[in-house]
Amino acid sequence: MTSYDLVIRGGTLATAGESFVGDIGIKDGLIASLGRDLPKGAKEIDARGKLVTPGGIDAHCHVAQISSTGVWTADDFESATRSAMCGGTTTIVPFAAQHRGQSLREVVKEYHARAEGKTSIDYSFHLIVSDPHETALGQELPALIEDGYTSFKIYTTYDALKLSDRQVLDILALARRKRAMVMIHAENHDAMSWLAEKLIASGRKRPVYHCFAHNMTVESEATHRVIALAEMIDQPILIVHVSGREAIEEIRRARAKGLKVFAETCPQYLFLTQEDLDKQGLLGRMCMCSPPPRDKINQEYVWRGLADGLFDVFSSDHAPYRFDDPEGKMRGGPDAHFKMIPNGVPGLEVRLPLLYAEGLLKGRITLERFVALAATNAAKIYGLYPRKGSLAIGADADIAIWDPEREVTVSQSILHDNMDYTPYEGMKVKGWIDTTISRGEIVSIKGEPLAKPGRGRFLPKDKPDAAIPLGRSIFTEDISDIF
Ligand code: DUC
Ligand code: ZN
Ligand code: ZN
Repeated sequence: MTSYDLVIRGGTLATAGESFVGDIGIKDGLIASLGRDLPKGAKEIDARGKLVTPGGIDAHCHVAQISSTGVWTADDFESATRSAMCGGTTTIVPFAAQHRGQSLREVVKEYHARAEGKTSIDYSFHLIVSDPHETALGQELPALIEDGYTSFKIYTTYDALKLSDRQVLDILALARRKRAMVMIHAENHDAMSWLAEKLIASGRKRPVYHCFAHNMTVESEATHRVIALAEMIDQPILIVHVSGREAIEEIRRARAKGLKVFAETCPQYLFLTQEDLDKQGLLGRMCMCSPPPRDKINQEYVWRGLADGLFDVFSSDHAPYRFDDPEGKMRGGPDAHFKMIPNGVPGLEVRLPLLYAEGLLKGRITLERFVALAATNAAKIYGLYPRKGSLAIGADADIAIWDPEREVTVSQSILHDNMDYTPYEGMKVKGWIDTTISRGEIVSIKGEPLAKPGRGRFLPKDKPDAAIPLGRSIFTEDISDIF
């Protein structure tokens, strides 16, 4: 008879496909059995009345990263993984970010050194490609894809990150040949810079004017454009941090045409609005990110997209900058114009509890959608499935247990990142994380960390099926040999 190291007993076990009441038996860090009345384990968790899902995957977060303007994120791998696991996440996929002129190999080495010995949960990397030079395209990226770095983020904006349409095509074509997933930050750079300069010159410097510069039209235009480039090359893409109706409509249109366009959104587009950026004092800076939060109507569009499958992935885009860091949210002093303020909001720890309480328990999304958005789709899209993102026998025993009765007032004081604020301060919710398990080890109970840094493992990613082209062409002759 199998003897389990841990049995989770009597919970509602939910996958992205079905749910049923039962037990999970865990042995040697893996899911060994799913069933009823499993034999007693060395440890037991009573999950009656609770929801048991695959541990969350946060597939978009910035950790121990120096931004393109030279500002360090407040979280390193120790604080980021601690915070993530206290919120039900068991895998993070941050970025190894290339600055122009850098070798991607060197960048990857550097990020591994930053993570080494510090992580409490498992992690992988996407690459940020800001300089697709000849060596990067011809040698480094093809080799890195083979080594498990099978996804890249590219940008249409930020002075030091943006790629031209031509460079976007180079990356898409490479991804097509080698089977990698391309994540795209889509905003029209020139239009935003033009607007920002004129806004500032006219004295409109407050954080809220960031939303005017980064308006929905610049987002939807760039979304449309990168979808067109992807269609031309016949290569799947994923549009990250979609903020509202106009970009959503571009993605719906592409999907209706049958294109493989995946989409991600984030908590800031559900729970924050432009009005938050116009709050007095420091509050406006707290909520400043790109694209920015929109309004209540757009929040409803985003909810609808989460419910009906428009969105595949729900990530935090955790980009933490502190107020007490002179290069952080107060950069340039209290009167600085909005372009001086680093973009980004924290969200690693609250991402899933908020989706659970406000999405699932309030009936806005189904249980299957909750699991798909929390973990399963990201695992599939980025080549981590079924080791991660599932409750299958043989999968890593990465599990989150959710308590529908737990009432929480969100506050920075209950979170475990290295931040000095949360934009969700004071939000009251019913339903929160109860227990997080990583490879069979209980790493957090009731939002408190138990695991020691250093136990997390690096996960090379498979080449994702999601990145396979559709095999359709806009051309009357097959010219795919030139891509
Ligand atoms: N926008 C990004 O593109 N990255 C980090 C944070 C942000 O607001
Ligand atoms: Zn981005
Ligand atoms: Zn980001």
